Amino acid sequence: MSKSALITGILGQDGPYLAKLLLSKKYKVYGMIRRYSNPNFGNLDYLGITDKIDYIEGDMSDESSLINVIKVVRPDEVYNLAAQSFVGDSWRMAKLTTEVNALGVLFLLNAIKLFSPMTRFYQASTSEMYGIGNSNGYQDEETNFHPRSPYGIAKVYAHMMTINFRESYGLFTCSGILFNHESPIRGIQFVTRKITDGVARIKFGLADKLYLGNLDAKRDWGFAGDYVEVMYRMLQEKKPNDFVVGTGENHSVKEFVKLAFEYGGISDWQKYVVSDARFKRPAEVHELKAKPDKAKKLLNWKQKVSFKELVKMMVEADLKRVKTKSDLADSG
Ligand code: NAP
Ligand code: G4F
Repeated sequence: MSKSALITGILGQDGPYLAKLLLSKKYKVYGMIRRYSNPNFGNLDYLGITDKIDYIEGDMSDESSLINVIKVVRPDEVYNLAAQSFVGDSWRMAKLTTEVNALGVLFLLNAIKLFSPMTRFYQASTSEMYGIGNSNGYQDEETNFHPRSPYGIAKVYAHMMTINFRESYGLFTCSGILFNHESPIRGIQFVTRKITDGVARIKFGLADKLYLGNLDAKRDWGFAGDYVEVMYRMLQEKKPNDFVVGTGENHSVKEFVKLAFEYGGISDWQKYVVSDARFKRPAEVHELKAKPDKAKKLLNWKQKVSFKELVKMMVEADLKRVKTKSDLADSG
């Protein structure tokens, strides 16, 4: 019999890539969406799977809705990807970020414990939990957490609660501590997509500047399509466990900018990029770099797309998208 999976955050970046993977493995996929008058299926459309998913309404900040979702679906696996995931907004919306990213996870775990205790649970933890935690130039499963944002703090709560439900009630609950992962359907606020979209707009004359914050921050950037594979693998293991997932190399925002402009056929990026204090954070995470040895060894996982291939893929997708839009505008 085919397995069933519930994905929260189905309309975001990772949800569609994970859904596509699970559909290819013959899962019945349920996608939890918030109540909306007009939900945005653009990312699922991009991967051509909008009609292959069963949708159910639920909100991470509403416990009764989550109880209903779990009671109705009783899935074999839950992948909790829903979050207020933009770090920058988490200072401006600290309460909402805490309700959705921290308390919402407690509500979901409780619903599973009470109404579907055999369900396996994946929590989308993050390298942002490390913040400026101790490291020897990298972060692995042993590195201390010292989050620097309300987002990172809420994610530490959810991460520890996920471990606590495993230890207290014997539930199959896992966390993937994923480092930054990107794609052509990455949200437009995140720096990589903001850059590749900016390059395309500049190229086609729709913008003349790109306003960015801290160009010196370094991130370990991989491709989202590679990372959803590890979420799936974690829930197929004999025992629940937590894993760090990243490429093991990092690059500065400036390096990303330079390469993206090069792929866009623009050599003098300095002419277009403007430093703007609005995009700097009250407390920055200066540098993140994964040591994903455990995932490589136990899950036999390795990323396929390199940093350069990722930047190229994103620039090409945005050039195509912006060109189509400007062609349509020209033709009236
Ligand atoms: P994303 O594109 O921002 O998607 C998040 C999804 O969560 C959106 O579809 C959003 O729904 C949904 N959501 C927000 N608030 C909700 C609520 N109250 N109730 C129900 N759904 C809600 O994020 P992503 O990049 O796919 O990341 C997936 C998960 O991995 C997130 O938990 C993120 O924190 C975590 N993570 C991401 C990265 C990364 O680099 N991408 C790295 C580590 C961890 P709407 O579409 O309705 O807004
Ligand atoms: O792209 P970002 O907004 O991603 P950030 O803050 O690393 O968070 C992402 O990755 C986390 C995993 O580590 C996830 F948990 C989280 O949900 C999200 O997906 O910013 C990356 C870096 C930061 O240092 C930021 O200060 O880029 C710097 N940056 C410089 N200028 C900018 C900008 N970031 C944004 N968003 N916009 C700018 O103009």
